[in-house]
Amino acid sequence: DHILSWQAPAFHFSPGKNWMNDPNGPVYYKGWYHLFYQYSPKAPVWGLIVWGHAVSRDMVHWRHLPIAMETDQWYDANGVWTGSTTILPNNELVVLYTGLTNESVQVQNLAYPANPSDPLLVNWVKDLGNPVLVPPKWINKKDFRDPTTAWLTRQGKWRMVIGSKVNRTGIALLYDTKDFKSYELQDTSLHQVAGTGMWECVDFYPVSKNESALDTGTIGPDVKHVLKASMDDDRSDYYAIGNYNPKTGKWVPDNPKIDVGYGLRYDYGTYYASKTFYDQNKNRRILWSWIKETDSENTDIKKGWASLMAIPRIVALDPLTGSNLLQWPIEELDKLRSNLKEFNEVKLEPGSLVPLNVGPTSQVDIMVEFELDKKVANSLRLGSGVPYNCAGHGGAGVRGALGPFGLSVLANKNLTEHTPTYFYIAKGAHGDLDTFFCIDQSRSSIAKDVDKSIYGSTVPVLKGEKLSMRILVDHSIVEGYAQGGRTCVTSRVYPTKAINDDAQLFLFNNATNVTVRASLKIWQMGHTSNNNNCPES
Ligand code: DQQ
Repeated sequence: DHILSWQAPAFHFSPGKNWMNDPNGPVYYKGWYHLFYQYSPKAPVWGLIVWGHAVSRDMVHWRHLPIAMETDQWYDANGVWTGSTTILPNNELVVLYTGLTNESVQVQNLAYPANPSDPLLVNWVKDLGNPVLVPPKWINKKDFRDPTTAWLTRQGKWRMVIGSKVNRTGIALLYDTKDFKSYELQDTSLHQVAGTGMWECVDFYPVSKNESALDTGTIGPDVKHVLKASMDDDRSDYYAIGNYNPKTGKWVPDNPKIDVGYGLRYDYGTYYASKTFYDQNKNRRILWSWIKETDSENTDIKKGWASLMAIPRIVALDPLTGSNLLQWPIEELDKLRSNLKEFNEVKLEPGSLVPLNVGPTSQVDIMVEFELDKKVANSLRLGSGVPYNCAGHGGAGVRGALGPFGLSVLANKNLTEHTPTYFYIAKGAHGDLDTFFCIDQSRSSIAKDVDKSIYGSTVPVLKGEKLSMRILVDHSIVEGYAQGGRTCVTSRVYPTKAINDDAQLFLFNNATNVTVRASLKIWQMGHTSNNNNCPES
């Protein structure tokens, strides 16, 4: 089993043992960042779920704490499921979470810290009035879960959202409460989209071009609202940007063609059940997300653990486009960087492959910029074939006029294993050029029982911008951020040869018609201790 030990992350959060899924109730409280998570403490597979708990000063180094909430009541006997924290005006915390009752009905429960003066919030109390909210008659008892953080309305009530579905229509239900104990369902839903199925882990928050972050509940003339739903059907986190009317309780997408479930995603790889919180410590909104394993359950059982959290990301409205979010690793991560290696304007002619001799690269942070001759690009008469997409065009090995070009990570010397992370420029629907950002897992491992799909999507590139990507490599996870985080792709890859000291980097240009120049910064990344300590129970 030492063969598998390399897969453990060095700087991504994991409970170290057994199974984890959704992030829960993230909050900054009395100098500590708290992360709770869906935890199956007995096996590295999903099962009877409790709330795991860890604390950090910087969201990089973690200290594992005892399980915060167990399945010890009739109203959560079958699972302490996903929920959120709300900070009250007097700085008290309340948590709302979904309990799966002894009859497997989904109900909402209230909990709070047993000792608010303990900054580590080790002990939690469940309210005697639980469950505080049960599914309305017209909602299926098994489709009513994952309450959001609540916010104070002008009417002096708290408002929160719960995800559900009605037939095939995904829906965000709106509730008002004065005391978190009794709730009024609002007549109209916040939003609903036909054909999208169950909405899990709904998130709803304000963003603005003028502010780097806003606390939940902020409204105002320049404030937009992001609505996110985790789509149970295709296990992906979709968002849309729109306008929220606090009077009607309705949210309307800016562009109805890219409504929730049909347009933008936080990440085009493996990224699910995410949740944001407003970090009042540094005035920013932080996005947490569950990154599952994409190997076999058998392998997870051998490893003894399953799942990671993505590196926490700052999430904000893209001030330049106004039509997408930007996501970027928190700056605290930079503290783990060392041993910078730089390359300037490495020339990549069509068909070239250039090894980068920087030592072992199973644990690195990479920033790359690509420049290509725009005149050449624009003068090409590209055929009007099938419109490009990452998944449908054979991956990094299939050559086009203007791509793919990029960086192969977790590559062994003779490239029997490698994971290309790349751009591909293709003619779009309107005759102009579209840029795609992709990660190709098809040759990532010689193992057979792992996911080998090709992930990715388009990325907006504005006039005069160079193409850029940041790639975080951490043994069995690759997180890619294109154009400052306009498009993100996360994948889990399981090389068997391209590991530890044998993991190398290669620049490549598989375009047939354009020369590309690449400039890179590559840092070794440190280990964060405690990742492999299992939670104390
Ligand atoms: N995971 C939780 C649910 C949620 C789902 C159960 C999303 O509350 O809907 O572990 O991954």
